[in-house]
Amino acid sequence: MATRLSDPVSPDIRHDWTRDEAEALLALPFNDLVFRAQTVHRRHFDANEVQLSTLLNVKDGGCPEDCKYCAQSSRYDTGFKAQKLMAVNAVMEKAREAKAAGAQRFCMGAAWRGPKDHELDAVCEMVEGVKSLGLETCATLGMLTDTQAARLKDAGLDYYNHNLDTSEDYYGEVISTRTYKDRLDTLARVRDAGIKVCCGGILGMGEGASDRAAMLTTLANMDPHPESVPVNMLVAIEGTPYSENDRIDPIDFVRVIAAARIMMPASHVRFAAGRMELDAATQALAFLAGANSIFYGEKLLTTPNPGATEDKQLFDRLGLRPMGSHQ
Ligand code: SAM
Ligand code: DTB
Ligand code: SF4
Repeated sequence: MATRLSDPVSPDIRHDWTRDEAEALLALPFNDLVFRAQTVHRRHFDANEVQLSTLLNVKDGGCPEDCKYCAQSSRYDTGFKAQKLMAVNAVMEKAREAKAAGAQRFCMGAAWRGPKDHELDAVCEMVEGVKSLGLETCATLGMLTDTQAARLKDAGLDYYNHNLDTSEDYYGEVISTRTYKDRLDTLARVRDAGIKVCCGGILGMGEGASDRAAMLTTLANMDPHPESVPVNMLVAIEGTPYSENDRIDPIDFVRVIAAARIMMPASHVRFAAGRMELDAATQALAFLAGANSIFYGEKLLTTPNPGATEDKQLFDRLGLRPMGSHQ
């Protein structure tokens, strides 16, 4: 009998990536990189299926943190007004609309450093309500304690989004009010509570290729990998320190999608913020490079996103279909 040299199910799932390896991937000739990513993609997914998540900001603005990219930080004059936490029934209404439009997951965001316990009571009600509609639930509320993570799990939360945003080395350039370790600690609490992890970053904040490689390496060396990996292109917000940032070369953006696909083969890699800026051909390249998830619906948290009609047309042109819909 032949000796079995590697795991026959997932020989390409690894947690021992080095930054040099990730940097080498990003530097491959584009065709080689995309071919490799598409090959890995097909071993783990139907290459024509895309997961659809709709976002709702349930608490707008007034955030005490100083994330230099964010419309909702109270440190910058972005003209974005702070609001109270939305009422549960108003959130349910938005979730019903998202479900009717074809969303699979409903993701609730709040501009908090972290929730206070009474605020979490209301979010738990939202999670229960949204879950009862038959949608997957996701929340992004900032830092969590162990108890808060456990409560969200009990309420039926499927995913928690908490991004690393960039490399550990570059993190201090972007945010000073919390550390990379704070981020990793919350992610560990989410994982320990049994909630699936949604974790990725932003490109276009002035980081270098080695920062991108380092971020991908940190993500890919998490065991298990984050189930969802959002790759955001910076949406430059007026009034923030990054308002005048040059847009990242879309080819470099696609390279990061491809490297994420290769390094985290079974994760949903999301082409997250930034689709408004890119034409259908560039979006098609991102799907070819292994992106298989998008934010779906006309708004992200505070900025526009392609609407459902536009995305349906794009899917028709590319022969893509929502994940789990059988044809
Ligand atoms: N306050 C919570 C937190 O920061 O964890 C949750 C909401 S926060 C807005 C969620 C994520 O959205 C951020 O970590 C960042 O990755 C992404 N994001 C925010 N503003 C962005 C922008 N202008 N462009 C691209 N991504 C952005
Ligand atoms: C993620 O990675 N991207 C989303 C979500 N997680 C919460 C947010 C994108 C925000 C883009 C800018 C805005 O609309 O304010
Ligand atoms: Fe606050 Fe989150 Fe925006 Fe940072 S990214 S300022 S924590 S809402």
